[in-house]
Amino acid sequence: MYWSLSDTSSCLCWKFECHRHGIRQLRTGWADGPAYVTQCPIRGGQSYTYRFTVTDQRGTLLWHAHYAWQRASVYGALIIYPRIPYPFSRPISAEIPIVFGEWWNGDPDEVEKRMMLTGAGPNSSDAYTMNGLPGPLYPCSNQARPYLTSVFPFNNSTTIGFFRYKNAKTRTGKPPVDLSSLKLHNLPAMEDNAFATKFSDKIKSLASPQYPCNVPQTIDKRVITTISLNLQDCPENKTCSGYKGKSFFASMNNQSFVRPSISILESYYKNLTTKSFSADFPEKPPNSFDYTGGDPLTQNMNTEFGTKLIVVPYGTNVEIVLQDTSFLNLENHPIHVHGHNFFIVGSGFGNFNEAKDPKRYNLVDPPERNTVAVPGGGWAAIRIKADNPGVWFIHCHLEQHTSWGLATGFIVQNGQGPSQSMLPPPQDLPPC
Ligand SMILES: [Cu+2]
Repeated sequence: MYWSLSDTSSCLCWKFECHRHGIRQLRTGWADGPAYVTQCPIRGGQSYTYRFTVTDQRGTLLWHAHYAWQRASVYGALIIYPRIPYPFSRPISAEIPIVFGEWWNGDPDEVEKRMMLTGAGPNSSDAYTMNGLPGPLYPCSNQARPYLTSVFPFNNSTTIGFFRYKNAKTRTGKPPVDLSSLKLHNLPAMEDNAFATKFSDKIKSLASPQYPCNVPQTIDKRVITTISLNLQDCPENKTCSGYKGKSFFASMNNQSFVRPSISILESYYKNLTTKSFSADFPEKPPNSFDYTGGDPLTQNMNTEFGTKLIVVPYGTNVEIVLQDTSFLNLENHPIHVHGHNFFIVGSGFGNFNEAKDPKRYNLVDPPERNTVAVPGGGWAAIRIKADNPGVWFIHCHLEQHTSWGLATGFIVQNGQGPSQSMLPPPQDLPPC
């Protein structure tokens, strides 16, 4: 991909990074892309070539910008075809990738900056898109309205697209589609959790000899972490525009992730004395309470800020239990892990029970993913074989939640010999 900046904007103030979402980047964390985690931004006038080999992977993935909110308009599909036959019984004669997006009429980086400055929620997007197009239901005034159960603004508008068949007979003289007559068939209502759960529970690995499911059967480490929205007390000399005059933040185990000013990977690899991170991410929630059933406001607590990561030796089988909380409101957080696929071995509503729930895990054919939609008001357990040395971001893929700090990272140390060790940084890695 060649990213070009117009003459007027090609100043050093322009920053950009690109991430291939789901590509494992084996030993090549330098090409992973998240800002200040694996590299510093590419600035106007600079160039950086992401070099990596795709090994033993296939699927429909995504590439997108990974600096500030540039992902809002810089993204696309990335499809890796299997070298072995498709596991479908019927032949595929056409493929049409559909990429969903959101559109702001203003600069999305400004939306983020304003949100962080005021402590309020971000402006809702002006439209949803399919393959970059908003569809015929726009333009109209911003249809966003407050979500009934939420303290956040929510874009409640609808985008639609049409399939047009090639070589189909067209009836002339007919008016274009009457939008008011459109019926959306069999679609679940918004917040129909039962429907969504039933659907996602059906997703399994093939677990066949050709497409095996290599889920770790035993674990070396279990990390249990809350994923929360927080209401932070407003500093005395400031005005905050979040709920009740406070500021919105988000956290994992009450730690709000702060992106440092130099890349964590660089600081780790070069063993810099001034480290941009620490290796002490809490492996259990700091306080245990009724995570999903309590009072969302009185139980809500101030979060702590830092750059705390999990560090594991090469080859560790890690289990991470992601526990939603009812702080502010229950949320379905899509948690994305860089550098590794993982298996979703269990999920449920309410609070994770360490004594009982692991007994019900699916260790036979759980889905293998790079992102898990943790049930709102519930939990999900994922298992990762940490076999890719480097520094890997873990974060909620809702852009504002990442900005608010719903993130951490994990470091996989080098193992034995070159095949289990990170490659050195490329010559053109952007300087910090
Ligand atoms: Cu989230």
